[in-house]
This record gives sequence, C-alpha cells and structure tokens, in this order.
Amino acid sequence: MARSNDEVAALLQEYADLISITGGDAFKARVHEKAARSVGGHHADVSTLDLKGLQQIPNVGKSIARKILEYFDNGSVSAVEELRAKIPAGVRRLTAIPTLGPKKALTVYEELGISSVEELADAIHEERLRDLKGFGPKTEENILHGISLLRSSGGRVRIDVAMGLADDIVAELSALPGCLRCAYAGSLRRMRETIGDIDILVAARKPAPVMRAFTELPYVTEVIGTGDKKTSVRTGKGLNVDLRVVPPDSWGAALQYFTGSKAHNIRTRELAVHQKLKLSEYGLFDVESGKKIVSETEEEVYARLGLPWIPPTLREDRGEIEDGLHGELPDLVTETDLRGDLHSHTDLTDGLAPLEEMAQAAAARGWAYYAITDHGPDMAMQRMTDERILAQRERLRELDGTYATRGRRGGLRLLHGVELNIGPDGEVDWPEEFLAGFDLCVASVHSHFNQGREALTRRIVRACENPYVNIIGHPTTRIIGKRPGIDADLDAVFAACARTGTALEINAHPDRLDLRDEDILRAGRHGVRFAVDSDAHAVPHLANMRYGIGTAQRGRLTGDDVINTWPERRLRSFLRKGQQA
Ligand code: DGT
Ligand code: CA
Ligand code: CA
Ligand code: ZN
Repeated sequence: MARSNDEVAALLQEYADLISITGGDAFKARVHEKAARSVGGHHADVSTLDLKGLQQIPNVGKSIARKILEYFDNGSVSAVEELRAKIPAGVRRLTAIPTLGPKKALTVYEELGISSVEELADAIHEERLRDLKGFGPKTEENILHGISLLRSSGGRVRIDVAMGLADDIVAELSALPGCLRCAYAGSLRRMRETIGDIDILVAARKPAPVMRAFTELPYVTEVIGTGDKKTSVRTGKGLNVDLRVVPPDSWGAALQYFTGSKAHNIRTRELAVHQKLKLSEYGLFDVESGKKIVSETEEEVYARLGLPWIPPTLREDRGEIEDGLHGELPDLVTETDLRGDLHSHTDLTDGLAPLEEMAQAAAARGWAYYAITDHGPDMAMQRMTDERILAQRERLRELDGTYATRGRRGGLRLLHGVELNIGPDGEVDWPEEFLAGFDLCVASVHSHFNQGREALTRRIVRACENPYVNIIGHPTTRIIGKRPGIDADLDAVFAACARTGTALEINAHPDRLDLRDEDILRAGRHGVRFAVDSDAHAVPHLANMRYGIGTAQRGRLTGDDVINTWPERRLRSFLRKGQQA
C-alpha cells in the first residue's frame, strides 16, 4: 500500500486524538477516526488524487479532503498544528517520537508522570508501561523504534562518531601521492561536543585527483557537489563531509579560516583590518599593494596579527583574543599531562571486562595510577554487597604494582574506589566507617533527577560535605541529545566543592562530557579542582580521555587544575580531604 496513505491515516488519527484530548467535539473526533481508517485502506495512492477524487473515499468529506491536500502542499495541516500547540509541553515532547500518538503520550504523562523521551525509554526498560491500559510488548517495541528514529535524526552527531570517520578520511587522503598535508578543521578540531559536519583540508598542487579519491571513499553515499576548491559528500553515518583543497603555500591561512569558529574569525579579521591587512582563507594580504604577507603556517598568521598561536579549543571568541593580545592565554592541560584515570568499572558491576583486563589496559596506556570504582549497593540492579567489594579490594591489592607501565618505575598503582549513589537526601551507600577503607570515592546522582532545584542542590552539597567523597561524578547527569542536566544551583555546588576539597568530574564519555565546557568555566572561577575520567565500562572506553581533555581545554583548565595530572603523593594527599595524614 502507498506510504502516503499511511501518513495521511496517521495524521487524521492524530487529529482525532488531539480533538478528544483537548476536549473538542466527540462527533468530530469520530468522523476523523473513521476517515483515517478508510484512507489507510484505500486502494489508490491518495497523494495522486484531487479534491473530487479524495471525496470518493468513504467517510472523507470536503473539509477532510482539503486537509489532505493541504498536507501534500505544505507538509503540515494548520488545524492539526493548532491543536498540537495546545497540549502540555511534556506531552508534546513525547509526541516528537514518530511512533507515539498524543493519546498514548497523554496516558504515560498522566499515569506515570513521564514528560521526556529519556524518562519514557527508562520506563520501558523497567517494564513500567506494561500495566497501563492499551500498552503491551508490541507497543513498547514500537515506541522504542520511534525513539531510535528520533535520536538518529538530530542533525548534529556525537564527537566520537565524527572523530572516527575524520581519522579514517585523513589517513586515506594522506596516503595519496599528491597530498602534501591533510588535517581536519572546523568544530571537530575545536573539540565541540557535537559536530554539524566534518571539514577536511588538504594541501596539494593538483586538486582533481584528491577530489576524485575523496568521492570514491567507501563510506560516501552521495556526492552533494564537487569542484576544484571544494567537494561535499554525504556518508552512511548521516554525516556530511566538506573537503577543501588549497595550494601548499596557503595551508596556514586555510587551516586558520576553516577551523573557525566563525565568531573567532570575525575577531581575527578585525585585527587584520586595523593593520590595513586583509585575512582570508588564502592568506594575509596588504590591502594597498595586494601583496601576500604570510599564509604558510597558522603560527605566522597569528604572529602577524600580534597574537600567539591560539589553541583550537579556545577559538570561540570567549576572551581568547584579548588574553592572547595581553600574553595571558592559559597553559592548557593536555592528554600527555595525565598520569591516571580515577573512575572505571569492571564486570563486578556493569562493566564488561574483569579487573585484570582493565588494569592491564590501563597499564598499556601508560598510567601511573588507575582507580577501579564499581557501583555501590544502592544501585539495586548492580547487586553489590560488602563481601563482593571487599573481595575485589583484596584481589586489587594483590595486583597492585604488578603491571609494568610507562608512567612509573614501580608498576601501575591500583586504587580501590567505588562510585557511590547520591540518594534523594544526599546520603550515600555506606556509613563513614566503611567508606574509610576506600582509596577514593566518586559519588554521582543516578536517580530522582526531577526533585526540584533546592532539593537537588542540597543533595549534592551534602555529598560534598561527606569527608570520604572525593569526586562528584558526571555532575549534571546530562546525556547529550537525550537528557538535559539536572536543575541544580551549580554555583552553590561549585562553591561547596571548593570549600570541602571535592573535585568535579569531567566525564570523558562522549555521551556525557559532563561537566560541559561552559560549566567548567564557571566552576573554575570558584577555584575548584577537576578529575578528567573515562568512566570506562570496557577497555575501548579508556581511549575516550581525548574528549575529556578537549572539553577541559574548552573550559580553560591547566594541568594544575586537574588532580589526575598530579604525582601520586599529591593526589593521595588531596584524597584525604584535609583529614590528618
Ligand atoms: P559545525 O559544522 O556546525 O559543527 O561547526 P563548524 O564550526 O565546523 O562550522 P562550518 O562547518 O559551517 O564551517 C567550518 C569553519 O569555516 C567555521 O568554523 C569557520 C569557517 N567559516 C565558514 N563559513 C564562514 C563564514 O561565513 N565566515 C567566517 N568568518 N568563517 C566561516
Ligand atoms: Ca563543520
Ligand atoms: Ca562545513
Ligand atoms: Zn555513574
């Protein structure tokens, strides 16, 4: 059957639902419901019918026929849009799921208090929908499918998705004989948390062979446009890639230009104008003579503007130009500054690998120290007990120092920790006597996300005040593109962290990147310390540190701000939180 018939049937059904939800005329609702069924079952494709033809369909009168025509003309129907706008925001958020109609959305909203897509997904996984009238396993499956459709169409992608593809493309193009230089630029080089499209830059004398090789890459599904300066393609991951090929002597100017951000470029161009220069992707030129001054390296371009080279992660026009002019750019933390990782899981809870494998992999990364922090017992699904965590500790002590690592002469130091759950009142899983046995405690919010601002704030502040809580894990609990951060008074939380000697985590998992750059900037002003952690649940996650460091840099952090760049002794003293040695 024609797809358009299904679409129209769904739309008419939705209109009927909206009428009844908003307290409209029950008769009118029934008429549209009947029409929906006849359109769905009609033999001819409704998108090919005119007003007369549509009216031949049983139960379709003139007004409904007009709505159908409006739908095919505009892609929407104003009467439906008007009613959509009248339903509560929580229900509206749910109806963004293509397979969830307003009626069912209203049911879960009213019966279970669910008002976001993320909560709904959780409820399905916890099988809480099953008891509702009209919901069954089939409905759940449908809704989950709709949720995955919704998530994949957000437009921007997670940084790791873009980075994986960009790394591949750069490797492929770099291997071409005519390719003299190749790098990714744009938001990816600036390490933004999500990426709109990938921008690749190549320096070559002849663009054509590079462009051709690029369009022939296996993941290219469509060539949007191609020329000798720029080629744009779509890839199977739903991500577009722009390739620009520039002459080798324009490399620096082009890289500077295409790294952006736009806001940063506007500022650098202004600086050029004040010096009677013109800055473009081809170089820095003298306006009067038109002569090129520099363009081969980014350093030269910045230097000629009176600036030091500015790290891409700072190029957002958030003060980096002023600081550069005054020689006050921060000495940003880098991945090589890190000495260890302070948050990771094993298969004792929800990790995939056993302790031995995680430790081995941590040693292979060259860490000097590495903390295992499985979930505490308050996360009931994880079945943690005193016995199990103490047995883990014993095993960990046996393994401590037995893995050769680049970072340390005595072998990898293993720290025994735990990821505690910050309960609704700020309480955590174990009493202080028990917590005293851990080398460090991460504490995180994993439930009761919608308590209200005051309660949430009090809760986290109380966790900071616990003398054994060292790090607040993924402090806002946001999941990028899926769940907003909790509504807590972050300034109060940051002040409490600074006062109590509790570090804030920068969770490096690309789903989270929590704290985010703007919150780090804010927290930094309170004098807080940070821990950049992988929160690894499997060996490959250990490599996510690069995204955490990118985020830390965007938050202007230096090595000294990040406790896991510190030597072990200094770290251990911080973990004592000012208690006696
Ligand atoms: P995205 O792709 O949305 O994640 O963000 P970007 O920053 O990668 O933006 P994109 O791909 O549109 O452009 C890449 C860079 O090229 C951008 O960061 C700065 C530069 N650029 C693009 N269009 C303009 C423009 O109209 N003016 C200036 N000054 N720069 C531009
Ligand atoms: Ca881009
Ligand atoms: Ca682009
Ligand atoms: Zn967690």
